[in-house]
Amino acid sequence: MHKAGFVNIIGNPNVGKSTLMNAFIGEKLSIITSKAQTTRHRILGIVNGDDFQVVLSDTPGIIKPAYELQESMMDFVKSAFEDADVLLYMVEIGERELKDEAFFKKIQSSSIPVLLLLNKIDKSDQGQLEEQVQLWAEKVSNAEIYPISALEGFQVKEVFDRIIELLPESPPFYPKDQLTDKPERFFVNETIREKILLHYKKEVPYAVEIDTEEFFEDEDIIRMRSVIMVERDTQKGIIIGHKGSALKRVGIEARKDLEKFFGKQVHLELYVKVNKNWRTNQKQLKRFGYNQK
Ligand SMILES: Nc1nc2c(ncn2[C@@H]2O[C@H](COP(=O)(O)OP(=O)(O)OP(=O)(O)O)[C@@H](O)[C@H]2O)c(=O)[nH]1
Ligand SMILES: [Mg+2]
Repeated sequence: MHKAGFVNIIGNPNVGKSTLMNAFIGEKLSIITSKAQTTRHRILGIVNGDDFQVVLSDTPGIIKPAYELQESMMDFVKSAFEDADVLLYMVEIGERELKDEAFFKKIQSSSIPVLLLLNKIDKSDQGQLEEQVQLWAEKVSNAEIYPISALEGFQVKEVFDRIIELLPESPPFYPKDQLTDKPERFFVNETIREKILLHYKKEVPYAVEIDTEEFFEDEDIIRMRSVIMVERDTQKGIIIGHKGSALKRVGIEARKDLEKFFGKQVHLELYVKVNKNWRTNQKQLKRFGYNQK
């Protein structure tokens, strides 16, 4: 017998969805930062066994969209409701509600199995933990509750074993050696964006999109050229920094990560370009893989 299905991780921003996805996969597929809205796409991560295939989806944190990019991010979340065989609804310790009522109702009335993952319990004590388990058991009575720490790997295996039990009987959906649905360039873009989220303040990272124009694999080196797109001239200056120092740091750190990811030497060329208001421009969003409609 072979089991396979879609297991989709949803929840508020910053609760640890991507950290869990990477823990299941055992590789850094999704970028992780302490800032909200780190993940902008639906990213598949596939875990294969002899008699199972778990197709995980990491999704953007649920927010009330304020502009077109965020609307498209929420469309990815909606799609994750539609094809799930198992829903992983993640909350973090101390959290008391899912901000979007409509999404929350969908979870409460879901006819498919819901595992409610109470994450970051490494930051809590026994009393708080018990109180929170009780709270969520009342709020989402259709869910099975698992207190976990995605960061420390606590209870991650137990959740995975339960997922396997819940999966329907099915042939695999993807070739058994496939790890994700995204192309190599996507991971280049994301690695660079992670460094930008880490090093720049306020609105700047949210106005940034990356486009890898060249990805050329030679025998012993991969040559990449990526554009960092911003919305305004002032942001361009901030990204580059004094004598180019800020941009240089992004380049060095991204290259190191990419060499690890691809297991090969990397040459990464970065430049910065203004693309006015790309976040609200449907055509531009489509070009960057957001607007799927
Ligand atoms: N203490 C603790 N921190 C965690 C845990 N899991 C994740 N984090 C931290 O929480 C922050 C957010 O983690 P992400 O995995 O990026 O969260 P996310 O839900 O994917 O966030 P968005 O993509 O922005 O919606 C990071 O700083 C993580 O290191 C955990 O189990 N314990
Ligand atoms: Mg994420």
